Amino acid sequence: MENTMKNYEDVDSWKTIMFLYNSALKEVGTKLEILNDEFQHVHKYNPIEHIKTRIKTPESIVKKLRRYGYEISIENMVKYINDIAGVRLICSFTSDIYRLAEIGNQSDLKVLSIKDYIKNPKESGYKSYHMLVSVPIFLSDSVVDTKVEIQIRTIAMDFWASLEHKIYYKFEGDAPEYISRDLRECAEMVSTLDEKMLSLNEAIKECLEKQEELNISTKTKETNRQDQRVLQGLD
Ligand code: 0O2
Repeated sequence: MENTMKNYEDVDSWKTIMFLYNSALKEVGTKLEILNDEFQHVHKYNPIEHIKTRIKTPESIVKKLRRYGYEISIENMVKYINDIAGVRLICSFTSDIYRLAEIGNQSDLKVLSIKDYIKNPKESGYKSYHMLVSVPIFLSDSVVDTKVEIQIRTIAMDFWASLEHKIYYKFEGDAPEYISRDLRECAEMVSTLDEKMLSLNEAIKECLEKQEELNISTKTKETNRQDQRVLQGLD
């Protein structure tokens, strides 16, 4: 099999690999939808706001291989580029992130690595939870373990990362210092916003639970009163 992807002449093998990555995205996507539906079914709550899936563009793959100093070949691409198939999960609260990360415990997935940029943000201020997994793809005559990078972050973290990606990440570290500083400040604001939203959500839940308890006890008192009146022959 010809192994070079220069000019993508080897369409067959390129196509096969892309078929595998696309299949892996479908597998992981379905798992996540089921997890989200189960949460809705059991807790009446959806932790996932949106799911984005993407296959890295050939240009981006070539650029990354060059950045890593590897020769451009399909073999190197499969070996060294971990995020060719990527799933991004966007959730509302930081607490959802670790709940969703439990997908890594499913027995058919292998967790190859975890980069917790929530607990250890990047120098730039980037926050996100990255989990590299491999998922078995069952073909007619073989099973191929295929890598998928799952990124999990809040809406606020995603807002920051998307803008930073557009305006800064492509500088590859060469952006003017005042821009980097402002972005770090924005990242701190994002963290503060996430913390506030999480505690606000907890406070709302607590308040609703208290109201519910109050309603139940008022209803019980009312029912008791009615029962007593029936017993006393007043009704
Ligand atoms: P692009 O342009 O999005 O494709 P690895 O080889 O896996 O050890 P890698 O791939 O750098 O190293 O791993 P990591 O840190 O998990 O990053 C994977 C992807 O996360 C990146 O892909 C980015 O999309 C995103 N990412 C990582 N760091 C940052 C950051 O500081 N800011 C933003 N906005 N995104 C980040 P690519 O291929 O680098 O870039």
